Amino acid sequence: MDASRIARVLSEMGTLLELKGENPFRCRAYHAAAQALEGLPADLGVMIADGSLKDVSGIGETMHKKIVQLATTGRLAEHEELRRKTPPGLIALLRVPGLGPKKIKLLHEELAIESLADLRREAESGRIAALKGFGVKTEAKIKEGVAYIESMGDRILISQADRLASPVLAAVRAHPAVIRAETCGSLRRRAETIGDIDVLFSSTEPAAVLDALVALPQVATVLAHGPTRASVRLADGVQCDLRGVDDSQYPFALHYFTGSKAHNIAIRGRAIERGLSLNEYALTGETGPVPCRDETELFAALGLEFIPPELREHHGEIEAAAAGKLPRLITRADLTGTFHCHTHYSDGANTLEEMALAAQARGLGYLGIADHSRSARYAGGLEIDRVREQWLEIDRLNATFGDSFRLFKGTECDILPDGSLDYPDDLLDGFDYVVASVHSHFHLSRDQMTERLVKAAMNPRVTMMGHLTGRLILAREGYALDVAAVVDAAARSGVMIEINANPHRLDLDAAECRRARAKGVMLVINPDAHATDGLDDLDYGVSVARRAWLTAADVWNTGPPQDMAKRLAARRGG
Ligand code: DGT
Ligand code: CA
Ligand code: CA
Ligand code: ZN
Repeated sequence: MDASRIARVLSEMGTLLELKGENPFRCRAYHAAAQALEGLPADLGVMIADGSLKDVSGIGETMHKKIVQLATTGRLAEHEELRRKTPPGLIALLRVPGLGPKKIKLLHEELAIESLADLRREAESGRIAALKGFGVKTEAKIKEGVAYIESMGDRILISQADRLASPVLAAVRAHPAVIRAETCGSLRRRAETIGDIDVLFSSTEPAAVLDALVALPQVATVLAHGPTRASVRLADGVQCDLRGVDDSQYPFALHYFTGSKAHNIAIRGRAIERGLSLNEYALTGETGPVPCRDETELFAALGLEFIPPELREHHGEIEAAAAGKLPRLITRADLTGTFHCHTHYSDGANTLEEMALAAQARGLGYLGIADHSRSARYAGGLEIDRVREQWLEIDRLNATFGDSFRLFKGTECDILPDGSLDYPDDLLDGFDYVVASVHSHFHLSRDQMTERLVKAAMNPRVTMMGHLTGRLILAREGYALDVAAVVDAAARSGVMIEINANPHRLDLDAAECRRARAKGVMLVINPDAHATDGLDDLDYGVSVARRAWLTAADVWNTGPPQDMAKRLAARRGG
């Protein structure tokens, strides 16, 4: 197991122990160790081997043993037992905003609540409001939270789907009888949330391959199993559909199972217009099947350019492909650096230097540091003195990097309830750039919230708006806000809007980004990294940008890295 997987196991253990009502110090030790693992300065295997893992703060002797066991065997008996003993519905309750382990434990003990359905029933009956420490307002919030989660059904975040799907896909590809294989469906289209995972492969003996796949250790339950398809449940109850086809059918099946359904229907319509018929196995004309070796040939047979999966939502992609006018979508390789990262100065796990080295290791030429501002107390927001100390350290580090890399001085500055910023102007002028975000007072009216954000978007000291809507995917809707009004303000003032690449946020979303760009707003892809690993979330931001039809020219953090200092300065000057 790698460090981030182990971190997730440990933090889940911390939470399960909290649900059990364990001693808070013991629970916190697990969360602290998990956080330490997320921000390791070197490879976990190396640190175990050379003994330096023992010196990491937050990892005591017993925790060290558990980590080594997880790293070598991938299992921890204690974790498995805790999982077995916790009613699975209780864990789902953690998704309800405002419900922590303590409150859930109380609800479990007092009202025997063990699932979202129990929670909704008890909230509707008014019995939760009557409990000590809850009240009418909390009960109303719980009802709202449950309704939102239920409306999402069993969908999962794309990041979770990636974690589950990648070992399965690797196993499929490793099977000697498999010729080609790919994940399809919403996962290949890089949607925000995933209903189930679809895996397609080609083989001369699909039945034998499927027999091997349903026996994989990742498979918890087999739901259906035939000669060309199987449905299984993976860990965490997520469903995975496996399909095998003959290699000559593969391009057609790949296209069909990638979807979306609306795109498929429109494509099939186009085939019919041209006297062809298309299904998941073949394209057929009057004289017989039209062979295609890959999707590019399939699209070409329909008079279309290759349509990248991220665009296959029936949002105009077929017309654009027919006219040869698809945009050249941005790729991860176009990003030359990024902004909005946190360090241990506020609530990040790593030092400035560790973040800088991690950025360099990922091929970035600059990294913007944007720790929290002073009002964000819960997140270790920086007092003015600390900001100045951080600037000195950044200067010192920059002197050691030479021309090849540069740290920029930024801040994730809170937008106060009245729309003003959390630092005085003279301090703000000392930063290379300012990310303005909302972290408090989420419950203003729609008009007040819109006014607050419009004011920030018109502020000449703001460079970019951070996670504009404040949503947390599958957990909480954004605050009440007229997004279009803020986008209009940003277009007028030339303020950029962030694509927050954290898979829990993806904020702005693709549809809004596409509209914002059409109004002339420049987008910027930021990982909101709280540890070195968080920089890898940039991939999710790129997916949002691609789903928004953006090219490299539509995104600020592209282009030669050595120009970025000048470009930032020009913005600050103007
Ligand atoms: P999900 O799983 O809800 O996140 O979304 P998808 O898009 O992965 O949907 P899924 O797994 O039900 O089906 C995979 C693909 O198969 C879907 O994107 C398009 C294709 N497909 C499924 N059902 C139909 C259908 O009734 N008609 C057509 N044309 N295509 C379908
Ligand atoms: Ca699916
Ligand atoms: Ca499916
Ligand atoms: Zn933030």
